[in-house]
Amino acid sequence: METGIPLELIAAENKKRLAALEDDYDALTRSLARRGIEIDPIKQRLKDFTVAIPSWGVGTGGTRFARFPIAGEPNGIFEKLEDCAVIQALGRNTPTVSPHFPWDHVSDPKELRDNAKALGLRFDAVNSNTFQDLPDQSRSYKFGSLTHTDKDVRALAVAHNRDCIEIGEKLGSKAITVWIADGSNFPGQQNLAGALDRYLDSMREIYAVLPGDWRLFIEHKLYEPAFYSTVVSDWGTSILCAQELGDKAQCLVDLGHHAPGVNIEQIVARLAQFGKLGGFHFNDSKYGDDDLDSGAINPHQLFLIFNELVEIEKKANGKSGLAYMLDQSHNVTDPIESLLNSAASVAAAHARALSVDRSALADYQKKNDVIMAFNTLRRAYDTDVTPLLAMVRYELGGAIDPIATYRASGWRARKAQTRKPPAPAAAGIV
Ligand code: LRH
Ligand code: MN
Repeated sequence: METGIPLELIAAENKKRLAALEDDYDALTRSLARRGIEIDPIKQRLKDFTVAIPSWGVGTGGTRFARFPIAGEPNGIFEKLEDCAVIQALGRNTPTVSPHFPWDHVSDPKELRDNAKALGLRFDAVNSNTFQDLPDQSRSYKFGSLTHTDKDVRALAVAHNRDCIEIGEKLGSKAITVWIADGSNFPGQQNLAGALDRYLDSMREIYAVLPGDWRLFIEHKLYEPAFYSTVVSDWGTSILCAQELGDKAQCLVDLGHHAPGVNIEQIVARLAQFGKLGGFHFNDSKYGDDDLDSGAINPHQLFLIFNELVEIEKKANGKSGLAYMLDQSHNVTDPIESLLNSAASVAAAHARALSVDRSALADYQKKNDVIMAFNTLRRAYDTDVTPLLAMVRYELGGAIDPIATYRASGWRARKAQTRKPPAPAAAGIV
């Protein structure tokens, strides 16, 4: 089991870049100070900030049209953890992995936990899957799972979620994310209210077995794979269900699960205001649930979301306990490079939001000085925080330039020699 990237290589690559970094960092320190912003507290917050890697994002992703696997990509959760350790060794802000079952099924969860520990990794929220049928499954989820009209199918889906919680306990997770594909493709196909009643009944059975210190995350999604109605389609349905289920139930916001143009940062503020914001699946999109790299299409939206999160964390004295996770599909890039970039983009949005002059902003908002309020926020967004992120990585033992150091390591080429070639990719249409 190879543990990440040799520290000597990281040190050698950093040595080439340190002088320039220190110069840029000092310049940023001075420019922030001129705006009355101290850099050290921000640096400390960024050192404490982490975002979880989705186990399903470490292999190449695809669409219903095709998937193009790459040589040296991981087969199975143990090789995926090796790649997660590489991302953590270089970026230093992704120490946890969010697993998905049955995709990451193992016979001995304790062995998996120990393996992760040996790689310096822990497990974040587990994800259940009742949107696909297993080969030998007794009943199909074709017409739904937790909301299916057949009580035996619902029982199967409830049992699967309970199994995920059991495995998660052995892995040290403290939450389960429940996203269901349930919905309809035709008007009249489903009784819309009845489907939600069945959903709540099933979720109560899952909630009932949640360990005391666990949380249940409800993940809403506007559409896909259902294209007429989706049972848990928006934040309104999600918060009503979370309130109905109890304190341990909260809402998870996947950035790609909203109609184009929706103000997601306001949804974040609302969910937090009512104590029901539990966590995030960060990614980016231009049209639908494109699962593109976080910050790749709309970095300003990610900044505005973190602008709300900084306020939320302030109110919670930094103890909001929010679960920050990525959820992406890497169809044309090396997943390790996309995940390094994405974890850095999320940290960049956070760093910019932490450099907002909040007292000035509040003052301009109170006085309805629209332009100065906007400019105060935009000033922070226009801040080049690259030296700050690199200094945080450097001081935590990571790489000043993660992509360059990853490429210098030859990791993927080496894995292409040792790992089983990826199975020919199946796609969804034919
Ligand atoms: C649904 C979703 C959900 C996961 C899946 C991989 O679109 O966002 O979070 O279970 O992607
Ligand atoms: Mn998601």
